[in-house]
Amino acid sequence: MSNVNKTSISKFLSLVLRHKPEEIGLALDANGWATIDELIARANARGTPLSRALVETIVAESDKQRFAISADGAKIRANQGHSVDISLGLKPQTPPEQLFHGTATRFIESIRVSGLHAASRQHVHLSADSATAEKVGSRHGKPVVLVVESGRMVRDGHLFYRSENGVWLTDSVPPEYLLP
Ligand code: HQG
Repeated sequence: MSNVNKTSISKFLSLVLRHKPEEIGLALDANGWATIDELIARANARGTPLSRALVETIVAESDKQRFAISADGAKIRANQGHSVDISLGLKPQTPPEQLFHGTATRFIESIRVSGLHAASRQHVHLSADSATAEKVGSRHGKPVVLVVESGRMVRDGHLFYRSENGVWLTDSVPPEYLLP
């Protein structure tokens, strides 16, 4: 299968595992897991060609390790980025002293006033390095990288989580924790 087709299937998996499982009538459990057999059957029923081998290839090759397969091999979930109300069951972790958030220049004014909000997702996404944050920001326009004082946030009682694929997550970042 071509990379273009793999990308479109990966985007389909992101859509149904993070945002709109109902699009194909898929059930996610409380922790965001879907049964792989059900996912394949429902995708095929709506004309998206999917097989166990293809699911495994996409999970293994995902550049950002977007998906995880359960230890028993029966289930799949997205590692982060959900807008549906599931719990990843992550335990709070201590982040590095600084984390990075990539955004577009046109959002800066609003962010400086009201801080970072999760928008449609469950969490604000932060990166451990500024190069990754820059890539995230460029998805939205001309990128700019903000430096977040995550260490100070933790000491002030904010909680941070680290997703399976290394993205740092927190509920929101008030503007006073953004470096000038
Ligand atoms: C912005 C990708 C105005 C925020 C990436 C961002 C990531 C504000 C946008 C993951 C704001 C939300 C998530 C405020 C926040 N005023 N704009 N007060 N607060 N924003 O896509 O972080 O490839 O929901 O800066 O790698 O860009 O999908 O979040 O620009 O990990 O696996 O509102 O998605 O991963 O955009 O990206 P998003 P994000 P995948």
